Amino acid sequence: MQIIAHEDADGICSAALARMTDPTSRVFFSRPCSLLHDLDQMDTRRDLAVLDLALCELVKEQIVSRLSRWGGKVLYIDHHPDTATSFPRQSSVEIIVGDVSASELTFSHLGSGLRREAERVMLMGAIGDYADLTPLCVDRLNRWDKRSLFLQAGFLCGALEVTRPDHEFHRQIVDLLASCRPPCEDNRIVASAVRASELEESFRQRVEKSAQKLGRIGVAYDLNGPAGKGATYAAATGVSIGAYVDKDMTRGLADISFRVIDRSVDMNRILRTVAPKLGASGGGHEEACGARVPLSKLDEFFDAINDMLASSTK
Ligand SMILES: [Mn+2]
Repeated sequence: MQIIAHEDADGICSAALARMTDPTSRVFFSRPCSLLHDLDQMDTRRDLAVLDLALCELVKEQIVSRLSRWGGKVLYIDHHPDTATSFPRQSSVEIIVGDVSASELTFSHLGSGLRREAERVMLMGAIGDYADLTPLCVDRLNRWDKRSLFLQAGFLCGALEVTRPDHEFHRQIVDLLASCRPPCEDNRIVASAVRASELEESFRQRVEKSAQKLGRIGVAYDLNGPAGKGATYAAATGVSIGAYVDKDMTRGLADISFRVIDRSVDMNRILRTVAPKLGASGGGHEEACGARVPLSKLDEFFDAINDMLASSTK
């Protein structure tokens, strides 16, 4: 089998679970907007598992058609909104979707043949996506020591944060997890995670010091750190939504991450409504999502979000 997965903790844990059932499988990483191109590099005669990859709005029809004509069997496991509805009802692709982490979907799909340690891999993936409060995760977490498990998940997520483009290292992490061993058994993971924590603490202080309130949103700009965490800390001023903006002056674009503290807001829906009107794109999960916006429209974009927040809650 060939596995193509998102290169974050949830994707990597999903890939490790799949590899537990087929140790000869090869692992590749991709992102939603490069998935179409990355599929070109793969062998269409061999079976394929696509894990934790949202379908990019711009190329989703092409991806669906490519997968529908695949020679081998295709398994598509994902938890991003709209993945299921993008495939035709009678598709040759086996689609597993739901509103739990991809790791949990993969774990449940692969079922009873997995070893005990697969629970730990599933939990680390779920924690990586902040999706560990599901009934299955809560039950399985009670069968482990919660503190130890969160430490291992922290090692994994921290290491991934500071070793972003190192696909070979990440493939080795998949192997480590697939062989039922915890992240602490690779010194490079632990050392990278410690480095990530040190960087995060100074980043957090910079974000919290410079975050500005724009209506109901706390916004921080260009402080060189992990965007999702930047968004969480930007909300420290007491607002219900945090946003972290990375401006790309040469391309005239801003990449924005959002984190919703007040869980009554469906930020994915707001972004999908507001973004297209301003030549932007955006979406993700209700409480964790992102957008790419032309720099010239940035202020208008935040105004439009605040207008929608004022007129609606979920
Ligand atoms: Mn995920």
